[in-house]
Amino acid sequence: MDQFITAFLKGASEKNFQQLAMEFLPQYSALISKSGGMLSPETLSAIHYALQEGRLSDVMNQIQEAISAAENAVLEVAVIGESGTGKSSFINALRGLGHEEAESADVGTVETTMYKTPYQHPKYPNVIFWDLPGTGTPNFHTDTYLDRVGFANYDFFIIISSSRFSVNDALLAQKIKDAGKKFYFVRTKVDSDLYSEERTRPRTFRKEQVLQRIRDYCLSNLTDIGVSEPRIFLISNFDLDAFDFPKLEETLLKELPGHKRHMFALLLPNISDASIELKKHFLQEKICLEALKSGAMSFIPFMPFISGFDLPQQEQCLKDYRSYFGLDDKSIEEIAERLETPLEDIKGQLKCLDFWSFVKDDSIIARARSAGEAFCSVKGGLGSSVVQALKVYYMRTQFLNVVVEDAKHLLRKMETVNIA
Ligand SMILES: Nc1nc2c(ncn2[C@@H]2O[C@H](COP(=O)(O)OP(=O)(O)OP(=O)(O)O)[C@@H](O)[C@H]2O)c(=O)[nH]1
Ligand SMILES: [Mg+2]
Repeated sequence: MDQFITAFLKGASEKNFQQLAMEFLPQYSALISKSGGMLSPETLSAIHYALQEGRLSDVMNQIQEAISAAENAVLEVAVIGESGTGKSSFINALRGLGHEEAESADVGTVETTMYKTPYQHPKYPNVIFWDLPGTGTPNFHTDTYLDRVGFANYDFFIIISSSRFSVNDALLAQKIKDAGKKFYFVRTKVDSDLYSEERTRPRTFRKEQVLQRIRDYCLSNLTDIGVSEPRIFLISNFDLDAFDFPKLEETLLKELPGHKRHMFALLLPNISDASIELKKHFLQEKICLEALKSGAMSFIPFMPFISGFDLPQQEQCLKDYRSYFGLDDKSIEEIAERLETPLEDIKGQLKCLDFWSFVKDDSIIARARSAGEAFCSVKGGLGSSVVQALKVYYMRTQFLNVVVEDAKHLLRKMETVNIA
């Protein structure tokens, strides 16, 4: 999208809006992850048309609205299943919490989830996971269940089982579908299925075959009880990177409305390079849209001058990125503890902690100047506000690249502990 930002500045200054609109859609599609970005199809085409007709204030407003909607999105996820199937463990995993942490959902071998209980995400207060009483409890009545749990508020339902799904699960799925909501079946504890299978049949054990058997079994179990084309994800709450959890993430992202995707992507655990990259894509999209918005602003007559390169704001941005990728101070301390390595050693390995090294990095300013100069030569006076916008763009891109690099580095370190 670097290319598009410069193309935009040039195209807008030459009033070559047709060309610009033509380039926008393919470049935006290349930027967003395969799970989609934060713009809804309607917003995307509104931006496209506004560009085509040179209505830059509409471009700016559309982008601003989309960013605000993404930042303020509320997400409520319902997790349903019989007692002991791993609902609380699943919720804790998505909230990035260990079972022993104070705010985590209770995990145990006795029936701990008797009432519907909300669990707020520790970093994203607008995200709530609801631990709902299971379909197997005596109080379960399919006809009244959804009303009792207030189904209208949930963005989607996760129906969990650690063995076979019940007729009640199937009935509930049908009701959820009738109510126009999405549901996904999650089969937990596949790690222990594999473990037992390997213990009992060590010579003939084939991991993929066992997983396929569980999948086929769940499929026929659900079709037998009346769910057509069920989507089932096999997972282990103890090892999210293995099995179908990444596929579940991708599916949920794809099926959420655009403005809710950004928030959901940010909360996903950093379990692999792929999940870190996925999150990076969403943040890159936001950086680009913000740059485009600032670029558009600088062409609008009488628009107040874009505020300068505000250091505290940039420092906060770096802090936010660190937090999204689990590199905030508290997380780094926890990692040092788990790695049994002195905190200072870990800190010494990370490049994202030193905000001033970014500020002093002349190459960022130089890139912004040279990209801005091409524009200034055409546009003259207003050029400095473009240079400000470009500086923010390059600086944030650099923050993101470094934070991502550090997150992958620590992930690798953590993997060595998990293997040991
Ligand atoms: N091996 C394995 N054990 C799991 C998994 N998920 C949960 N467990 C264990 O299963 C037990 C029950 O997990 P919970 O998360 O408390 O289940 P729950 O559905 O919330 O149970 P209730 O609150 O009683 O309804 C605990 O001992 C967990 O550690 C998993 O994916 N694999
Ligand atoms: Mg529970």
